[in-house]
Amino acid sequence: MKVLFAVWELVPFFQVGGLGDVAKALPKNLHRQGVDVRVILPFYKALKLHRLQKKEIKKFTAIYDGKKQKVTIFQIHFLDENIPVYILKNEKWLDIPSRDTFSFYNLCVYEILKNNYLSWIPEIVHCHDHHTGLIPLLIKHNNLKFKTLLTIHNLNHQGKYSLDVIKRTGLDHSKCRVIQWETKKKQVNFLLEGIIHADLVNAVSPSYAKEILTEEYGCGLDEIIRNEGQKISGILNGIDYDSRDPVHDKNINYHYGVNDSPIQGKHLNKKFLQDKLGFTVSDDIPLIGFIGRFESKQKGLDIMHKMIRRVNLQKFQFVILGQGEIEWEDQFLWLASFYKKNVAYISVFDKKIASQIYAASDFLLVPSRFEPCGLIQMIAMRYGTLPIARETGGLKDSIIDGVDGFLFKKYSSFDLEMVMKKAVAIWKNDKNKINEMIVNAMKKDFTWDKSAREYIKLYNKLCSPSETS
Ligand code: NHF
Repeated sequence: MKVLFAVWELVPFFQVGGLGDVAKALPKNLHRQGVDVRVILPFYKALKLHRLQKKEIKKFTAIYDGKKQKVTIFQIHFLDENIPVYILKNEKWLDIPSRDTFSFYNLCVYEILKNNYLSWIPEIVHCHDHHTGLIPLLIKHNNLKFKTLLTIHNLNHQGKYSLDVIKRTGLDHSKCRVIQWETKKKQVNFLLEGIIHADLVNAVSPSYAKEILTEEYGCGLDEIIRNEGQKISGILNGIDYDSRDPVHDKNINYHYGVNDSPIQGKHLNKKFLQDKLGFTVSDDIPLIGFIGRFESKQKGLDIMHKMIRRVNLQKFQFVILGQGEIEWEDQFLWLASFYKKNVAYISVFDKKIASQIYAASDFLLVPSRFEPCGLIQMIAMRYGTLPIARETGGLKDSIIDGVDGFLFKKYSSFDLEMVMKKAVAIWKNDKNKINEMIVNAMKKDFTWDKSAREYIKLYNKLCSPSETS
């Protein structure tokens, strides 16, 4: 089985969010299960090659906006695996992400497939999020025989651009749904086009796949998604067990594993972090972490902030690692500067401190309004840190309330507070129960093997003629 994986970010070369992690871990596991998978992405200026040698494999010309554009395909490999990664160089459109970057990148992928510039013909093009949303349309309307799968990592980001970008690709824009959809503004919605034209679509957890059919979570696309309902499924992401491992993680000071003094190991890491953050070093105060993008529409920053402001801070220590919207950075900075002994806010993302938070915290807050999958709760659980999370999307699918974490239903600071206090009460009064939950969480199987097998089933379905023709 040959699969071209089209994605706009890839760890460790270029990362913006969780998609970059998935783009590394999923191909790695598909490759281990025998799939010939290759990754293709733009060669932005910001891409870091980590001293890898790049090999030029082809130069070609694509017509964009009526003009000839020179594109060079370079090949590198994954850092620790022999998987080809193709990076596309074009100074005008691909160096720095702009409103034309994705339409141009999608056009390049199409040209490459059409002309077999890679001297390798995939059966399937696996697209990810709106950045690749035009590829299925380009393939379908030009009658290429490749099957397409679109994975939705986040429906809230849809990639809306003026119709000009479609014209520039040379596509007849009457093929786009926008013509029936928006009468005045006439913007093309890349994700919407992807959903309509891909042969199959999946979301990154079974619950999110159901949620996006509803008005509440459908981000304005629920009607369309319901129409396409028969081709939509959900597959829960995994996490990379090689790099997320408290037994070997170089970023933490005290190593531990589920069979190697987990409670003692976490205790030592907690003391270290409390000291580093200038908190009182004590095992009687719960240390509660948060790690995430500061995106207020999604991540529950408002209810978390309200809750922290309201509780008696003498009884808790919070460590918040996140960056994004400036207003929210300011709000948390303000809290941390007033309550230095009990609230720490770190605005610069750093792998080392992230690992230290996972290893040291007793609990991790994930109060998201919606969460397509969420990776941090799984990483936290692997490090024996119990998530306190909203019962939505992938959080619902990965946490069992009272067994390996805590869930709350309603999006409200009061419900978050109530469940957090319940968790802390158990933590204080019933150490056996908490220790049992920690072990349950650490034993949970979030390996990518399982998810990769599910993707292979979808690939097989795509290739079986009766299913998608
Ligand atoms: O885990 C990778 C990530 C998800 O919930 C996350 C999100 C973006 O919002 O699939 O994509």
